[in-house]
Amino acid sequence: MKRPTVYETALSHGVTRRDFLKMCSMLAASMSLDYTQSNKVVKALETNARVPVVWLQFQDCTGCSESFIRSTHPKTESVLFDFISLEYSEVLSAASGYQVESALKNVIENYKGEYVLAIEGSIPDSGYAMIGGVDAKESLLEVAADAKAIISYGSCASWGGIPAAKPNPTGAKPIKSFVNNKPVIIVPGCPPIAEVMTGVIAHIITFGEIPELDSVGRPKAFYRHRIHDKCNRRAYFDAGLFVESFDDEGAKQGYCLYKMGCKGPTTYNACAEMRWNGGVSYPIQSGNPCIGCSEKGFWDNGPFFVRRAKIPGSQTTADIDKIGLTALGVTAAGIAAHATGTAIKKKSDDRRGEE
Ligand code: FSX
Ligand code: SF4
Ligand code: F3S
Repeated sequence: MKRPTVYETALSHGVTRRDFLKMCSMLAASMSLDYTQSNKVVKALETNARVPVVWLQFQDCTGCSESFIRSTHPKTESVLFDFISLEYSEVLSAASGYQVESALKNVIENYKGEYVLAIEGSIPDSGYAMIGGVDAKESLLEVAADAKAIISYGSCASWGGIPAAKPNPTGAKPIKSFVNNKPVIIVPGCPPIAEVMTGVIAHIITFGEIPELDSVGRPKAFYRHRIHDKCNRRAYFDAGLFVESFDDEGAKQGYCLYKMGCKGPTTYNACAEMRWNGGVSYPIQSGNPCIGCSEKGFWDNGPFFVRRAKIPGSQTTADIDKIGLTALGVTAAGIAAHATGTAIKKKSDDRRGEE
């Protein structure tokens, strides 16, 4: 039986044509497409059926689900009711027990190669996590086998995350350690930004394929910049104006948090561009140094809030203690050196991304 298209489903939920077009432009924006590409989205949603999604949860804190349900553009309700068909989720499914387990079996049997598998949480050694009497690894492999694509949401599913923190008592590992015969899109962050989570799904729904990924498997559209590249405090970094303690005058003025241990210079994420809670703010804007929550091993890369010895990754030659204190000419030279270092780093990252 032919399944209704996304558009038909939206109409049956009382959405008007006008609202549908609005939804399409929001989706286009969430994928970082410009408005001229909205038509592509409209066409795709008028033709494609809703994508069945299975959402599995392993060793995690549920923060990824919590983040996902706070998406504002597109709204989570639209994603859940109009764009996808969420067949199984331990947190969001209304059914439980046998009913929900049979919904899962139904998808695996009837939508082979069509459903998207979204995962949050890492996979422990056997015996540490059982869901419905099935071991985590077994359950992952069973559902992954016939999935069209796999989205690994959060730093736990993507890198191992907090459950894998030393001494990693359960032997927690990321999803990619178990699945290597199909694309795994990693969407790190502890948790990831809601609109990044929905943006990745939106891409799959619209184009029927996974978004372009970088060399480690992150969608380039959302992970191509370092926080430091787009940070709202960056001008203070370049001017050598730093917060020296959390309650000093610099903190009140919103100076750069580098000396407070900010890891923005080595963290790839969209926080500074998209921000959180519908674009309200993000850690640095709110006065907290970035702890690099989307980076591999962030949980063991502490201590947090302690100034880093140098700026790994940005290869700056500027002396943090001297910029801002020395003569303007020297400062300018420092900034130029930093900018060059950054440009070189960016080039080599782009190259790595293309490999
Ligand atoms: Fe991990 Fe997700 Fe950190 Fe939590 O569920 S990415 S612990 S915020 O949220 O898996
Ligand atoms: Fe922003 Fe941190 Fe870079 Fe300072 S060090 S500009 S606070 S990202
Ligand atoms: Fe995480 Fe840093 Fe963003 S701590 S939420 S990557 S600003």
